[in-house]
Amino acid sequence: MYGSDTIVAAATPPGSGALAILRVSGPEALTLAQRVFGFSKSPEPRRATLARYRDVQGETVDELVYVFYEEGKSFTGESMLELMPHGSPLIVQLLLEDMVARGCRLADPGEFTRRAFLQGKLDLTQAESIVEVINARSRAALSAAQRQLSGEVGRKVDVFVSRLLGVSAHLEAYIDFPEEDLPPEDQAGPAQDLAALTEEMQQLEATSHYKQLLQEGVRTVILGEPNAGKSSLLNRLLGEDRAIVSDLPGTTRDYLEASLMVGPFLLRVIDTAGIHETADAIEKQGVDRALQQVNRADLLLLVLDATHPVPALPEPVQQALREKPALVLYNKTDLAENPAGRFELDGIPQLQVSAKTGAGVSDLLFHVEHLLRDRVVIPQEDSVLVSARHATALARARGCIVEAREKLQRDEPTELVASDLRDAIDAMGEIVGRIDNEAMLDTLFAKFCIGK
Ligand SMILES: Nc1nc2c(ncn2[C@@H]2O[C@H](COP(=O)(O)OP(=O)(O)OP(=O)(O)O)[C@@H](O)[C@H]2O)c(=O)[nH]1
Ligand SMILES: [Mg+2]
Repeated sequence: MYGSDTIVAAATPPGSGALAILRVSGPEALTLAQRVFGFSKSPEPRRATLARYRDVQGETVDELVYVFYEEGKSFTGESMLELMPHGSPLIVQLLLEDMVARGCRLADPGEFTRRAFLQGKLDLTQAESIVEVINARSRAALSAAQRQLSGEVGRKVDVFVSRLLGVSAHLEAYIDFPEEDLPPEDQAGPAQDLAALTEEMQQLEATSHYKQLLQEGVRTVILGEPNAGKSSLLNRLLGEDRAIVSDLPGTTRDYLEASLMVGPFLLRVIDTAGIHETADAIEKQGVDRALQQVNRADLLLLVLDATHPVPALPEPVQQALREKPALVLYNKTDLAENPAGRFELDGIPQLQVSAKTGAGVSDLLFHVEHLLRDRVVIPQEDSVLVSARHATALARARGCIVEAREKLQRDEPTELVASDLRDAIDAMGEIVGRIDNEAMLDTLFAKFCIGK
């Protein structure tokens, strides 16, 4: 049973530091504070207090600052104690051992957040966002996670649910009071409401793509003919010699990935093998892999050698360049002031760079950031982003609503329509956690670290 025992864990990572933080949550937190600090009355809630922690033998473990939180007014909703000893692994271990000796249990990963969720302090989307806040690797990802932490996704889903309940209530009136002679043409209203709802849900589902871009990084593929300077450009962007560069065409055979921050965005930059016709079996595989990367890309950087005429590119590559955000880069402009040819494709910004001297690279980064702001990440400032888990549940709910609408249109019994709508509400309940599904909660909270 959750909440019946008192749990304890270090909330800071293992190792030495100025301070460490330990968290205690559960019914015994208050008694524990009284025993270890040796006072009889209740500590003043939410006040940082300096005290000596004495273990069961009465020996001082450390002089530390603690904060006590009353039941109902803490992160978990239970009474809680936070201890801030010196950041020594030994002190942390001695404190944990002493609290276990006094009847506390070491917490499982995510157990504090799980308790907060079970006590109704957070909905599931907020609980999940804590992991995202901690793991965010870019400013943009952090902002999205923090907005989820504030409960935006939950509120949006609540609005959907209440609109569905409205339609359900309307329909169920027909089931419960058939003899009341409700006007039959009222079926059109609910059908319209459902259509509007499915459209909005679909829009929300689509935002999971942006969320993935923020969490995993924008897949930025560097492509082009052999020897154009793709690997040199990657090295220049990273500021280190990551990829092998040589004057022989076909140097890069497999693709290579590296992370790069551009403004508030995290990029996963992928250097690929030069795309061309080849008889060499290994090189051919490299080219195939490059083409696969082009298909999976969120952003394309086409590198051309400014000293050569522009090569012919395979049709799938041209299509990708038309469809995805892309930049054309004429490289080696230290050798040729004006590119020897122009790549004909409307609407793609064309820039001159030199991987060798670094000329044009800051302009390139400026354009990348601009493109991402405009076309790749977060279409509007106020849009709510959902995770893959939320998108799956939304899609399931939407499927049930589409089903319900079709039944309405076919004039099928209202009971069947109402039952589909209930399924839709259940599916949406999974997003915020208004369901009883232990197995799902187990997998979800297992992603947390201990002490969260
Ligand atoms: N002068 C000059 N040389 C460059 C520039 N960029 C790359 N090179 C040279 O061009 C040659 C090829 O560079 P790479 O970076 O290996 O080219 P790549 O496109 O990765 O080639 P593959 O992996 O074979 O497809 C090397 O000799 C580089 O030193 C540049 O901006 N200016
Ligand atoms: Mg290369």
